[in-house]
Amino acid sequence: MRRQLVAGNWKMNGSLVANAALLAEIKAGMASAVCDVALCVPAPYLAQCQAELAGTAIALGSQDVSAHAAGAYTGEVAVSMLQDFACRYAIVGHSERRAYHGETDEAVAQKALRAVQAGVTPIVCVGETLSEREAGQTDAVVGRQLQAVLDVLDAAQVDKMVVAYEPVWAIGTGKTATPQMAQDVHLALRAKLAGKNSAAAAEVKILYGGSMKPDNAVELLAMADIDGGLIGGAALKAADFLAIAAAA
Ligand code: 3PY
Repeated sequence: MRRQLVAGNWKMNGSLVANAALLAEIKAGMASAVCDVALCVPAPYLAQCQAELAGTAIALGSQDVSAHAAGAYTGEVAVSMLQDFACRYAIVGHSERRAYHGETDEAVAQKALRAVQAGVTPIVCVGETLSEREAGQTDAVVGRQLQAVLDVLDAAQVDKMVVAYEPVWAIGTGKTATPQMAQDVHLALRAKLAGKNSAAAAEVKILYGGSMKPDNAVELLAMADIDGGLIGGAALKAADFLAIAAAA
């Protein structure tokens, strides 16, 4: 039985003052952990969030990780640095990084591998654009993105990752995939995982992301292969984030 995971993706939002207020509200409102909960925060706030979340069941995550261990890579953050702040998760391959930073499937795969090797769980994002969906290419696109990661992992490492299906057309647009549309893609992704390791495929959490909100979370999270959510805008409002976690 897979335990659901609700992970907030704060993106490039926050300040020391705003984070403290948001975390205080989340901590006060979080009922005893019914699902796994994580917050993926901007790198400069890892120390603050680690301190604020100490003693809670809320795990910490980053929004990216370097494919390199260390060295002359200006601006990048090494997985060892994330570990200094007890990060359990690292988002890799978010569509915003693929679109604005030119991250290729292969680059995303190397980041996922680096995280897995260090014992940090990558949340590997995959998703199709609107034109790809309209051209009937959804399964082919997300399958290709996931396969690139599977190609660099050993079969024994497959259950060391989380996958997030985030249709690009649903990110920051307010549009959401219907529960059945999302379920169909999640099922296809699980089949792809099974091609590498069938036992692990049954264990891997596949999250839905893309405008998940309190009013659609219950239906999405009820689907058989949707194991939680990667939450964008709604993660910046404590009441919304708590409502989604309660629905999981
Ligand atoms: C969104 O919900 O907008 C996201 O991109 C979550 O990662």
